[in-house]
Amino acid sequence: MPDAPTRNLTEDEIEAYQRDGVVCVRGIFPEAWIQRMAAAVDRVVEQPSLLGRAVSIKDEAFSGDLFLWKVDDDFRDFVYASPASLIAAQLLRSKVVRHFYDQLFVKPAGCHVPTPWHHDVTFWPVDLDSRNLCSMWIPFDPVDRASSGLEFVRGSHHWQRRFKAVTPNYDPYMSDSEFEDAPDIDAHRDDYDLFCPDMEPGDVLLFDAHVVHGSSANYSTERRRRALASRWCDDTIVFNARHATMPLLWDHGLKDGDRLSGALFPRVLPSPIPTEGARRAEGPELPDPAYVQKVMSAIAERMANRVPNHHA
Ligand SMILES: O=C(O)CCC(=O)C(=O)O
Repeated sequence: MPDAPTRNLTEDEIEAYQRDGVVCVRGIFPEAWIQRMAAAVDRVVEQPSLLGRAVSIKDEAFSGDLFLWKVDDDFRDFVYASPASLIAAQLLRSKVVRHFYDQLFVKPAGCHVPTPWHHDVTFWPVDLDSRNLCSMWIPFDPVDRASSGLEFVRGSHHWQRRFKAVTPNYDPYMSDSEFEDAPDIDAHRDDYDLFCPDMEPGDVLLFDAHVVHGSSANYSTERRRRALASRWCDDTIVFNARHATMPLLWDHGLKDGDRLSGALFPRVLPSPIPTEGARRAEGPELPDPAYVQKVMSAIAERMANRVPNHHA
């Protein structure tokens, strides 16, 4: 079984997540895991993965990375042995919990890179109405709005709107969709119920795939801001590889309409499925260069043949 969190979620916290699309849960992550993963994050920033090199903005010292659990054993252990899956099970009120993926967002002091306002569901190769899919945002440094604390529009998960997937590096492929631009929330801050809690290591933000959120540049000249987004779901999420969704560099074998499952989206609770975890248990699983080439060629072809839509 994974390690226990320092405490259970309260009913009030679960209700706040359902009502607002986000809840800040104080002091739930054990210090030993925070320390271990903070060291792992520092290592990965120095030695990014293939995906990390693609999404980071070197000139601005912004480091991102994804699917680290596939290639790094600390991140793999985080999936299977940290309290994250147990917290997700409580939040989603589900006995079955699958790991979706992990993502790193590191902004050193003075890093000029904001994370544009967005919601996550349009980034992901899943049905747009997927509900039981959550993120756990885990900071490794004390953080406030000035040091790029994550900020949310409370209640926006109920909006029934779909926004373009705009990444911190404004990747043209990801935002090449028919969806509308996210509203200019910063220009009308008084019109929204904004939520950006100050946080300490051990606190986590739990949020819905549809809630609108973003973060500013890191305006602090002294404090870095390292955070891991750990994403989890139940067994109901349907795969749908729409255009302009996050490329998957491992051969997952899923077709549109399948439930998320298999070695890329493994079950963790109530227990791992041996066949799903067998390959990763042998050691780090780097993407197969031939498969990566296939994925990248498909993207290049789609971009070359794309018909600009009315938003472009
Ligand atoms: O940490 C950030 O700036 C962005 C995090 C985020 O957007 C996410 O985890 O979905």
